[in-house]
Amino acid sequence: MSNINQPQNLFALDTVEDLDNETAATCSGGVAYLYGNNPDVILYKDPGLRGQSIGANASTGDGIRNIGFADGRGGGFSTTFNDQVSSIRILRGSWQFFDHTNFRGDTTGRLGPGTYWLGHMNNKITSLFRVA
Ligand SMILES: [Ca+2]
Repeated sequence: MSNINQPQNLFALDTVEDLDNETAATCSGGVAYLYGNNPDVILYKDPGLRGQSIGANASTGDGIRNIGFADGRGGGFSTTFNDQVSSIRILRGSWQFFDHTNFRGDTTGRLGPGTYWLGHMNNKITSLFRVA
């Protein structure tokens, strides 16, 4: 363990793969992901927290770069949520939601825990960032 040249350190990678997403995020110090079973934020296709929904998690200073893809960054299968979100429930943290990928473009501004209808950002959200 103390010798960085020891190949045994690679075994730790197998251990991380066996953890659920939330635990893995905690261990690595920051991973953002969709479809977790205890989401920080839930995005809904329809107003009033209705319609199809997708959960997102991130630690502070991290976010989902592209909700149009299952890995949140442009990989995996395509989700049907890009530019389709109309309401949001924030359960933990303060978040900012953006029109474009990688936390760019028009934004909601900073939103804390609560429920929101999106107004000018209706059917525009592509990325989200946890600011606190
Ligand atoms: Ca967009």
